[in-house]
Amino acid sequence: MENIEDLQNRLLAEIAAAADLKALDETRVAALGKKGCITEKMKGLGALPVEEKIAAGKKLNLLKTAVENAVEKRKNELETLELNRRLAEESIDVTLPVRPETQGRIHPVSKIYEEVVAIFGEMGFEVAEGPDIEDQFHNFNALNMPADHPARQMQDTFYIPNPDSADFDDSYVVRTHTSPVQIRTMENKKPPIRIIAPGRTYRSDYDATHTPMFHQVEGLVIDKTTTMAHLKGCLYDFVRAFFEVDNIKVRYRPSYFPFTEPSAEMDIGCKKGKDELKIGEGNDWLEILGCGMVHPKVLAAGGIDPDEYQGFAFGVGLDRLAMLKYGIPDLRTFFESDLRWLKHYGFVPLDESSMTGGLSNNGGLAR
Ligand code: 2NM
Repeated sequence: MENIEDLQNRLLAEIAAAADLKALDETRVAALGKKGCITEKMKGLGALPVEEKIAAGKKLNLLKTAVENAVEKRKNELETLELNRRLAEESIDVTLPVRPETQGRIHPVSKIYEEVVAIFGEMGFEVAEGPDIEDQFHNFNALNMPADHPARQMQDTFYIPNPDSADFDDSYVVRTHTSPVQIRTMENKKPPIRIIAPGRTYRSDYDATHTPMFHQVEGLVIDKTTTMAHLKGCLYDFVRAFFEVDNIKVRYRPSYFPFTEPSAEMDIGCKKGKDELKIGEGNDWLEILGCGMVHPKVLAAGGIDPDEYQGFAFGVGLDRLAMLKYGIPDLRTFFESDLRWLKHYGFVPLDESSMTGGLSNNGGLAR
C-alpha cells in the first residue's frame, strides 16, 4: 500500500499540475471528499492499536492540512490566471475613432448649446446654472418687473402653487427666462462678473415658432467700467464665430426690456431668398438677440451698488438659432422625439464643438 509520504508527494504534484478549477476540484474530492483516499485512511484508524493510532492520526492530520493548503494556493493561482486572461481578451481600445454608423444622435439644440458655450468660454465667460422652478422675486421683481407688469399675466407664465401660502404672490413659477440665474449670481458673487446662463425656460405659447418649453442663453458682464462698447464688441465677436462668417454686418435697433436701460436688439446682415436664407451677404436684416445695459434697479436688487458698478446683459433663443443655422422650419418638431427627424437633423456623437477644432463640424452632420 502507498505510504503517507508517497501519497502526499503524489497529491501535491497533482494539485500543482491541475490545469483549471474543475481539475483542481476533482483532485480535492479524490483526496478529501467523502470517499477520498485521505478520508478512507482516517476511517481505517479505528482498527489500529492505540499506540499506532495516535502516531498515524497525527501524520494523517498533517497530510490533510498540507493538501488543503496546496489546494487553496493553486486555486488562487488559477483564479489570477483566469482574471488576467479575461482582462486581455475583453479589453477595448478606447482611443479608436467613433464609428460613423453609431445609432445615437445629438439633438440640434444640444449642438447649438455646445457651440455657444465654446464661443463664450473662449472669451472667458463661466457657465452659471439655477433652478427651473423659481420664486417670483428672482424671476420678476428683481428684474424690474413689478406685479402689474404685462409679462406676469396668467396667459404667459406657468404658476406653481406654494403649499405653505395661499397668497398668490408667494406662488412659484417655472422660470420664463434664465435671468433669475443672473440675479442669483449677483447675490452670491462679487464683481467682476462674466457669466452665461444657458438652460430651459417656459412660457404658455404654442405655434410654429413657439413651444411651451424652449432654450435660452443669457449673458451678464459687470465691472466698474463696463460699457455699451464692450457689449457691441462682445456680441459682434459672438455672431462672427457662431455663423462662421468673418465680415458679417450687424446693426443695433433701440428696444425695450424692463431689466436693461438702454435696451437694443441686434440684427445681422443676410439675404432672404424664396426658400433660403444666406447669412453674411445681401441687404436684408435678421433679428438675432436682445441686449442692453443692466438697469440700476436690477443691480441694486442683486445686491450690487449701481453707483460703483455697471454692466451689460443679453439674451438669445437657442432653438431659434438652431432653426436658422441648420435650416429647420418648424420648432414644434424639435420636441416630438421622432427618430427619423433626429436621424435627419441630429449630429454624430463625440464630434465636439470647439473654437479650434471646428465649431459646427459639418463633416459630422448626419445628413
Ligand atoms: C435679454 C435682453 C436684454 C438680461 C438682463 C439680465 C439681468 F439679469 F442681468 F438683468 N439678464 N438677461 C437680458 C437683457 C435678456 O433677453 C432677450
